This record gives sequence, structure tokens and C-alpha cells, in this order.
Amino acid sequence: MFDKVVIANRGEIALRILRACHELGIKTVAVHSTVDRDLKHVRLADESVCIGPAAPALSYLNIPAVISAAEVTDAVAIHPGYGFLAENADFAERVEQSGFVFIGPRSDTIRLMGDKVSAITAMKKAGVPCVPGSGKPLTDDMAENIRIARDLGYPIIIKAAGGGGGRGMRVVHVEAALKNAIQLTKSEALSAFQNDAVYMEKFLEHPRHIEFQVMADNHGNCVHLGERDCSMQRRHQKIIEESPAPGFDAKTRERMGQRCVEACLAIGYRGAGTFEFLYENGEFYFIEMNTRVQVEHPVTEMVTGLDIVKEQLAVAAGARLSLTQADVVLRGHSIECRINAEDPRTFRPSPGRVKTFHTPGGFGVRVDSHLYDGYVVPPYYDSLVAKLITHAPDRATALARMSNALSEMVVDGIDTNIPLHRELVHDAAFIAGGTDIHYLERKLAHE
Ligand code: MV4
Repeated sequence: MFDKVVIANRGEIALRILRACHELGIKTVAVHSTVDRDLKHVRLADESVCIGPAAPALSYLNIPAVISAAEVTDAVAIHPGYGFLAENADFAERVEQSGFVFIGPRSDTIRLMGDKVSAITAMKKAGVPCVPGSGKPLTDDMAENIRIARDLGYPIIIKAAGGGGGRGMRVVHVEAALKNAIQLTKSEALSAFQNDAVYMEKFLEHPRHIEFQVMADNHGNCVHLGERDCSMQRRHQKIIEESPAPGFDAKTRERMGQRCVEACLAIGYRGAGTFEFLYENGEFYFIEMNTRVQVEHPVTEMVTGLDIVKEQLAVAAGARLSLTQADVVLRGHSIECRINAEDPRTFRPSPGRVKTFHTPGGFGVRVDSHLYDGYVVPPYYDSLVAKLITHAPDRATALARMSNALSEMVVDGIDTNIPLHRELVHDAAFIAGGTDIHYLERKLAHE
């Protein structure tokens, strides 16, 4: 196992990684910006290095600064968490070239999946069902583009190959709007991703967002850990996730999970990964793959009993997976509410000093948070301040536990979206399960 690991992240996920490292007897190095000296994991880490000012570009995204921190502390590996450098193939490559282990897939795998067109091509080839689409970057030949769109049938969606996560896309409802939409998406993609390649897909109007968690080692072993339903979102920010997906049968899960495992083996995937699908009218359509640990990994941990971050560390160090597919048993139901420091009505970020933080507890309640009394939430980063996770034998009980936990939870001094969560756990459609990706925005618009 590694002797010492650099945690190249902040907030709750840095603390989550630190706990996994310490449990495995691994020493930790926290790298942080000047405004993050008082982060909980910085206090708990064996060593810490200030890598730059508040602005992410100068600290958490500063590749030479992060690698230098590993050098000066004699660390052997770097865990990137999620966001920041986690899916930056150049970073992964430079980490390995500098003689450190990048805790994640190989850099060429990150690059393959980072380009959404090559990701779709690879997944199609591996037998994963994809959304009907152009299957290649669109050319300047508008006659051909019109033909592709007509064959798919409107509405269609234009997506940037360098995008993902909802960035760089545009829905087109009529042929008259096609040319402009392609041009606009291309020019936006060029400035946002330095890559003007765009592709076309049939636009699915009422899908659910279902994703499969996989974990692979470097010895040809791979398992899937079931699915998560992440449909409850606003502006591409997930706010509630759960596992298993309401209404899914074991047969569908096994069939889709197996497809993902086969795809991983086909591309030589290593580490934790997530296959994102749109699910509509009983069919799955692959849209993209995330090559990192995700915010919502805890719901999968709760139903599988597997510590995903410890498993990431172990397989990165060369170990074999600790379990086979037959050992993966899904037990009960888990739900996660993302608690953000934001105005519950306007959704504007609400940084500032936390006066009191009371965490809920009890059987089947987990809180992943870096907050403490007196902590100041800085305005420079993501507004996620806590993840409240419940686990129970069935969904109704997991929801009841969530309702109670939300009642107990107190974050004083800053605004949070706890009131929204308290409302959602009593929302009839959410309780029934299976709401689509537009449900929350529709609900908010009608209030
Ligand atoms: C789509 C789609 C409908 N049809 N692709 C948005 C995020 C990115 N991962 C892909 N996204 C979508 N792609 C086709 N062909 C609808 C979305 C979408 C969405 C997907 C998942 C979760 C939330 C979403 C919210 C709006 C749109």
C-alpha cells in the first residue's frame, strides 16, 4: 500500500479521502489555497502545503503546484477527488511522468472518455446502447447535417465533443433553426473547450438519469455496483440521488451492469468509473462516462457495503479487487441529499460563517461534511457543504429517516437548501419514485 498520498481537493471529498487513507494506514498531505487553511481535513492531515491563492486556477487547478507538493513531501500518489483536476488527462499524464501514481484510470482512458464522440464510438463498439445520433463530429456540409437530423427526427440536440455534464449543448426543434444552432454551439465550444467539434443526437424529452458504478483493477477484473437514479436536479446540478433506482428489476440491472463491465474490460479501464445513461420508455441510452469518484458515491457504498475510496486506493496501488461480482450484494435502499450553501429561493450562493452545525444521527444516517461550528464557507468554490445520506431496508424507510434527519439538521449562520429538501421528501411524485430529469425545474416554476 502507498506510504503517503496527496489529496488534491478540498471540502467534504478531501475529508472523505483522508479518512479512507488513514484507515489504510496511509499518511496524508493536504494541499490547499490560502483561504482554505482552516479546512477540517487540513487540520487532520499529517502534512499540509499551501499551493496558491483562492482562485482555483492558481491553486487547485495549478498542475505544477500540486506536483511540487507531492515532490517536497515525498508522497507516492495523488488522489484528485472530483471536479478540479480529476478528469484532466494532461494532469494524470504529468503525475505519472513525474513518478507518482495517479489514483484513477490511465491518462489515455481519461482522454478517450473526455472526448464525448470517441467515448460514444468506444462504447458502441463494446456493445453499450447509445442514443441514436451522428456517431461522428458534424462537418460543414449542411445538406448532410439536414439529412442526419431528418433521419433522427426532431427534436435533436447538438452537443460539444469537449463538453459534458450539461455544458455546450443546444436543442433544435425545427430544421430552420439547425444551421444557426450548429454554428453557435461550435463557436461556444471553441471558446469553452478549445475544440469546436460538435455531434448530433436524437433529443429524448422525458428521460430519467440513471448511472452505473463500476470498479476495475489492473489485473483484468471488473465489477458493477448497481445503479443510481440522479434525476432530481436543477440546471445540471444533482440535488438528490438514490440507489437502487425506483422500479428497477434485478434482471435489467444485471443486463446493463454486465454491459458496463464488458465495456470496461474492452478499454482496459482501471479504478472507479460511472456510466451515465438516459432511461426512457424502458430503454437505456449511454451519454457519457465519468472517470472519477462521484459526489453521490455514498449511496452505492451504503447498499453494497463497499468502501469505494479505499478500493480506489487499493487498485491504484496494484491490488486486485477485494470482491467478485458474486460478492456484490445490494442491500436495502439509500438516498443522498446534497446540502448547498445557497439561498433556498433564489439559489444564489450563501457563503459566510457557520455559527452552529448540528448533525443528525441514528441508525442508517450518514453525514459527509467538512463543516464545524465557526467554519467560514468561502465564496470561491462549489457551494456543497454537506451530504446527508440515509440507508434502510426499503425506500419508504430510507425516506422516513431522511425526513427525520432533515428535521434534526441545523446549519446556522448561512442559508442552505435544507428547506427545499424538507419539501421534496414530502413531494408526492418523488415519494412515488421515477420522476424525470425535468421534474424539479417544472415543480419550481409552478410555485
Ligand atoms: C441529452 C438529453 C436529451 N437527449 N441527450 C445534460 C447533461 C449531459 N450529461 C447530457 N444531458 C442531456 N443530454 C439527449 N440525446 C437531456 C440531457 C439533460 C439532462 C441529462 C441528465 C441529467 C439532467 C439533464 C437535464 C437537462 C438535460
